[in-house]
Amino acid sequence: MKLLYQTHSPYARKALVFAHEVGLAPQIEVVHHETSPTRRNEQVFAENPLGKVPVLLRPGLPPIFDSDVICAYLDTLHSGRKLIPAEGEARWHALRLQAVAQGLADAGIAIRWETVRRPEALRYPPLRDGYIQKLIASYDWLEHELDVDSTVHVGHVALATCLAWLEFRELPSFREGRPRLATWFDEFAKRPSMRATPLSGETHD
Ligand SMILES: N[C@@H](CCC(=O)N[C@@H](CS)C(=O)NCC(=O)O)C(=O)O
Repeated sequence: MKLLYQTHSPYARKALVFAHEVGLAPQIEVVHHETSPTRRNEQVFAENPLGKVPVLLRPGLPPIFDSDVICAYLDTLHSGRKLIPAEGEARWHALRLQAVAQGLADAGIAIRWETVRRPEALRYPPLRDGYIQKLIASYDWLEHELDVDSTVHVGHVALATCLAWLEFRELPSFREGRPRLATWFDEFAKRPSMRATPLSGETHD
């Protein structure tokens, strides 16, 4: 399999960390692509009409995207403990955490458009501030709701990769006043899956 990837994408890293966690990384060739809605990448559009990474390419089968679906697919390919619980509250708990992590990454990207990516004259500070409120509210929610002691699931992978990216891009910090969240993240960041997938690079718009 091939993974259309980006070394500075929280979503792409989430899919790759998931692959490491379930032992499938050796079967995946990682192919870096730069993507931006202002710079069309034909090779990515050829596989995903949204023009976004990650995309998982499978021999003789249709491409799979987005990161949520790639993780769900990878979880069907191994015989170990599933990282997406099959049923019960555990399933909804893990998927809900994944949803918060996705929303955090989405909000972080939106903040970057309103601070560094969009030409200065086109930036809209109230929109930036609205997205910053989503980060702060989610950090506070996570400080209380995060299941720091349960076995690793897809929500944890999504959250750790998203928090690492928010820090990498120097977006508002999740650490101040949130010791549970910060301690959990620092521990998760030591996992081999995280160490094997460092963030690097700049966005090209
Ligand atoms: N919901 C998607 C989001 C993917 C995404 O936004 N990827 C970014 C890279 S961080 C991208 O390729 N953006 C290009 C664009 O927006 O055109 C996922 O979870 O995979």
